[in-house]
Amino acid sequence: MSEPTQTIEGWYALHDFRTIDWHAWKAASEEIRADALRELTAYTEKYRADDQNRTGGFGVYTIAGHKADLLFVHFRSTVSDLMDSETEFDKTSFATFTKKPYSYLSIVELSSYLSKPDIAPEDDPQLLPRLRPQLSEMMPHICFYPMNKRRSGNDNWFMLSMEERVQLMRSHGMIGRKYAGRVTQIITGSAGLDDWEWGVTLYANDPLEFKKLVYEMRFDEVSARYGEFGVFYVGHVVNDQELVDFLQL
Ligand code: 76R
Repeated sequence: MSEPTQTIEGWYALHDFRTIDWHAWKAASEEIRADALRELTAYTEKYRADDQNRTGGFGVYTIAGHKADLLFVHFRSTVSDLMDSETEFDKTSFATFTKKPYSYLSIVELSSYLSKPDIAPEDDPQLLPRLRPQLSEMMPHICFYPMNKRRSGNDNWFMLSMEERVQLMRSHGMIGRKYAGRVTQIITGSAGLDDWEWGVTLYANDPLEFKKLVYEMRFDEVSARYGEFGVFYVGHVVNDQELVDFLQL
């Protein structure tokens, strides 16, 4: 058996995607819509405060295309806290106008591939903000997709030796670092938690950076030979006023 990679885990993550039933929303009375918006913003204000206080991570995004209209990203220390956040939203009157086209459960994961040899990763003060990300600090555009590392025939990532994986990840990291300051990645592990092995959440000021980075990585062996990708979701962050404006008829 190959040696499993050591990982450090941070907060659990729930990517909670919603579509809006515009037909029902438009058919609702002004009073019902006003109540729904009030409950929605009470909900988001509460979780935004947790993000500010660093007791949890939270962000609200509008999503391009047919796959979803809204994305709520929650980071919390336990799965049951995440489930409570989800249920609390479901109980708002605004949720009556939404459906869940997709969701993703995972946990922030830092792998030891490129960690400094003589420092225990837990003792590295730079690691905490990466393990417990503050989403209000992130750049405005978001790109989320789940992925696997291939396990078929000769292309089986999990059968490679540790040395081979370290070498391949070095090249992956080198491409990634070219985008330092322009793209931030949050890698969340989801083996045993959801349908894919990792969630990839990227942030950038300019969504073109997502295309450039993901395209460049496709030529790198880790992605070219071993990467298998799920559905891509792209959008941008909204504050409470922008969220209300988005829903205003
Ligand atoms: O954490 C680090 O900075 C060390 C280097 C590093 C690791 C260990 C790193 C750097 N990544 C790591 C792990 Mn990554 N990453 C992806 C994708 O679309 C694709 O082709 C793949 C999706 C992107 C775009 C990306 C970006 N990375 C991982 C893992 C876990 C693998 C495992 O354990 O086997 C996955 C699934 C993954 C996927 N990577 C970087 C980036 C970027 C931009 C960087 C450098 C910047 C940074 O350090 O944040």
